[in-house]
Amino acid sequence: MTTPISTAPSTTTDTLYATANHIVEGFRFDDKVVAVFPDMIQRSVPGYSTIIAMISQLTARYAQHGTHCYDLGCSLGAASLAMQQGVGGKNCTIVGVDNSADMIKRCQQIVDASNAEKCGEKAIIQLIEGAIEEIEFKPASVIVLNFTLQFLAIEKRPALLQKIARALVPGGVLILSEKLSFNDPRHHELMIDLHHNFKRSQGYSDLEIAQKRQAIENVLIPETFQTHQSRLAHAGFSGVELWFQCFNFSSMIAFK
Ligand code: GEK
Repeated sequence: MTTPISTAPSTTTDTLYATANHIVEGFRFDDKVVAVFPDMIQRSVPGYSTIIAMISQLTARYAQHGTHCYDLGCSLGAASLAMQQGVGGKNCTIVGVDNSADMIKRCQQIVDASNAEKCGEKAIIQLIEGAIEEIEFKPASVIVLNFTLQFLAIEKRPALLQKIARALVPGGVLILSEKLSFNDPRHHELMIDLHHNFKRSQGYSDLEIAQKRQAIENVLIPETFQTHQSRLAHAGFSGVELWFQCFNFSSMIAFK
């Protein structure tokens, strides 16, 4: 039997967009978002817990002894903790990186609490407050971008992916989860509508859905699977496949 992955406790319900705002400001990962983040991501991203659980399994399969494993845009560390469970006693160092000071502060508390639990050998989780496009990578076997690349300016994406490809040791993988757009406008609209229905089923009102959509509009820039695939090939990956998709939310695996 596998131990359940300890993720951040979901204690506060996300009501950030529940009342009408005259001006909907651009979305930021500040302390208000941190307070509701586990609930927000769980009720907004279909398949989020499945992806986190699979990150543990993929890490168990691809992590190599003595290498680093990175969680880029770690937020509250759900993927870092999943990777920690996946690497077991392989003597890997897990590095979580996020440029939101509020996220890193809360993430450190969650990681410290997990480290305090005594249950066998645990890989160390180091946290870095900083921009993912600026960090220096150590040789790595598993790198995770779980719904983070979509927040990076499009022109900065190729250089980061090239750096990631260079940092990966032979046999290493990038797990890239992203919200997707689609070339066929009919399919694009269908996926958006099904996602909004999912959010309604999770208790979000039409007002909350509309205001969040406005806040995220110029902040989260989705791209097509084909764009990701060709850019990853140019960055130096030998193969890219989709391993999860629910509506416009996906996760890809890119092989070094
Ligand atoms: C999870 N991976 O729970 N540098 C560093 N961090 C960044 C940058 C950047 N340039 N841009 C955005 N972030 C997590 C979920 S959330 C996705 C990831 C979402 C950070 C940002 O501060 C936030 O914490 C995270 O990326 C994106 O598995 O909320 O939809």
